[in-house]
Amino acid sequence: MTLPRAASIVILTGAGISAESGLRTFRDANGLWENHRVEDVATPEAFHHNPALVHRFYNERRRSLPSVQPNAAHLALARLERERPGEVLLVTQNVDDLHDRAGSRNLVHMHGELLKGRCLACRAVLDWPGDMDADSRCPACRRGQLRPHIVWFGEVPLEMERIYRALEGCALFAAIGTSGHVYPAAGFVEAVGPEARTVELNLEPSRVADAFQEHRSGPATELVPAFVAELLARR
Ligand code: BV8
Repeated sequence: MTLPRAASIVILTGAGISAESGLRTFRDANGLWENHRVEDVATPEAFHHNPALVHRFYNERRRSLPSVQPNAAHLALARLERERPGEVLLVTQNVDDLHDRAGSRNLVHMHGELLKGRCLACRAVLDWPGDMDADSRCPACRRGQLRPHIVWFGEVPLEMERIYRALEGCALFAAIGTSGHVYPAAGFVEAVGPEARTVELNLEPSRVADAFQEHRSGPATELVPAFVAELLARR
């Protein structure tokens, strides 16, 4: 696959890229957590009615991060960005920090980040590596209560304009480890220009597999390093 020098590459990742690092995907748990459907916990309504439950859901996942490491797929994507400076935009649906720790910088966490909090009063977005609860107070305005800096179902994902601009102009769109259940991310493959090549890398075909020109099946830690090596070998 030859890409013109100024080609731009947009990569979308989902929970599947972090699976081999030991973080459960949403499908693994059949979309369940403590017998709650994720869609029922990851919503503004759930936070309003039962903040303690929602804080527990995110505290548990935030606590698991220090014990997991980026895997070969995260590292390969960071290598691609390093060796093709300015050409790669990585859009992740994941709220873990594994792409960040792997070294990716041109990175959009479209569904937010576990290690950040948002003040309900002054709306500041802050680093928040520890547990959060109703007593947590905003260090910026010193009075506001905090919520996880997470995009819940029914909320608008972050940096959508930047993402759609990159999709329209890219020469290559690759989706890695995402089931294609959740929109608008699942619709990104339909937003690329007519010239773009589209590739899906996944253990199994996603719900939107038919919209991709090419499929590669297997675990991300095998597929992604090989895919990146192929991209870097060609000009
Ligand atoms: C929006 C943060 C408007 C939370 C997440 C009806 C009612 C209400 C809303 C809707 C509705 N119908 C549709 C909607 C829209 C809704 C939606 O899509 N709902 C779904 C359930 C139908 N979407 C929204 O509400 C979004 N907002 O629409 O706003 C708008 C839109 C555009 C412009 C303006 C306004 C907001 C959605 C964000 C929700 N927040 N995350 C949290 O994490 O706690 S989504 C959450 O679930 C994750 O972030 C992730 O994105 C998603 C799960 O998807 P995946 O990442 O794909 O993970 P999954 O487990 O599903 O799949 C794993 C894949 O990996 C599988 O394919 C598997 O085969 C593969 N895999 C596994 N192991 C490996 C592997 N692949 C490779 N190697 C391996 N080793």
